[in-house]
Amino acid sequence: MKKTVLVTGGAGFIGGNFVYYMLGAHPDYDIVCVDSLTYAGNLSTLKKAKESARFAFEKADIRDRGTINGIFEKYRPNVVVNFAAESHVDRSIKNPEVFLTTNILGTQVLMDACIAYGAERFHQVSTDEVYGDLPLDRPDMFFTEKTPLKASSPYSASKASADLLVMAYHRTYGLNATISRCSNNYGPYQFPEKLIPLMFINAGEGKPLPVYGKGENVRDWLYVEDHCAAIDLILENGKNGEVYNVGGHNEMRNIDIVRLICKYTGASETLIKFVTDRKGHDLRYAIDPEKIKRELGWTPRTKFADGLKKTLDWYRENESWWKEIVSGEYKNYYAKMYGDKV
Ligand code: NAD
Ligand code: TDX
Repeated sequence: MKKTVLVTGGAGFIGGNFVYYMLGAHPDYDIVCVDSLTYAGNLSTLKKAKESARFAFEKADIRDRGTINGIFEKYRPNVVVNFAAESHVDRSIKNPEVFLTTNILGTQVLMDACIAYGAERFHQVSTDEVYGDLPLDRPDMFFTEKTPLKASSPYSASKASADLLVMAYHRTYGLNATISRCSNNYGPYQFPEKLIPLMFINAGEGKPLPVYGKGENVRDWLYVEDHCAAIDLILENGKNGEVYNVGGHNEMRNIDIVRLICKYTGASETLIKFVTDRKGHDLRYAIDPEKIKRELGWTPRTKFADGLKKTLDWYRENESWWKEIVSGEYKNYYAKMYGDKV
């Protein structure tokens, strides 16, 4: 059936991958991407999508109610998937305010527009970080959808706030809404400030590899395409008002990922530099994905070794994509964030 899906934040990492996933999986869907192109948004990510007659791009800020309403008026989307967010924990520690306005108020503007223009479904892309962290010495503990929200950083607090607001809109105004809470994603088009691309680029350039603390923090990694498939399934068969955790039981210590990247690039492990820890650094994330497996039949397809190789091969083959980014404003960010550490 023909549908128009409005994807916010589609010039970013996961949103961009989702645009391609949906164009490929649903030949009868039109995709409209709304993105304000912050430092994290790259139009070059959408270059191929723009060649499709089923794709449209609108540069707009999700906090700008007038413009967002105009876009809803123009396209009348059936479904809205909200990826647009400030997404980097380190930046939220330095400058929390924009995280609150975009991640919370922007979500509100989108939900108001869904109600005003009669969208059938609003899907909020959330994160496992809303649950806080788990101890390192309790491998038996996992986040379920019933785990209480207990955010640690301004970023995760803003995402948890948005989740609460989505549930409040569902109950108060009858908004048809779903939420997915996914673990750490990796794959093509991830902005170089995040762990895997940052370490790949630094390793290739023979620069120090700044590992926070002792590198023992654990993240639960999922290949981005598996996340996209999970969201697509939730849009198709997910129940109104439900939360779905998404993760593939793939826990890794940061230091082990960095060592794998050294191996792949041929860089010496002597480049690894243990630096001052992130403030409030979450120890371990681990998702229990039983609900989405049981109710929607989702399973992750990509094994970590294959996904990591595919990702690093992509960065190797798409140097122009990331070189353009690291040569601009990113340089100032890197100097400010890491200058006194490495
Ligand atoms: P990203 O930072 O790569 O992309 C975010 C995109 O949103 C960018 O294109 C940016 O320009 C856009 N944006 C930011 N503020 C905006 C605004 N006010 N109006 C319009 N557009 C705006 O982020 P990502 O890693 O792709 O994450 C996407 C979503 O998935 C986020 O909501 C994040 O919380 C969530 N998430 C990310 C991960 C992960 O591992 N990266 C894991 C779980 C959940
Ligand atoms: O230079 C670094 N050194 C380092 O040791 C960076 C950038 C990170 N790290 C550590 C911090 C984390 O323990 O690596 C781990 C991963 O860091 P990030 O890539 O910044 O991701 P994280 O903080 O785990 O959050 C990510 O996953 C959940 C996304 O950025 C969020 O948007 C998502 O919600």
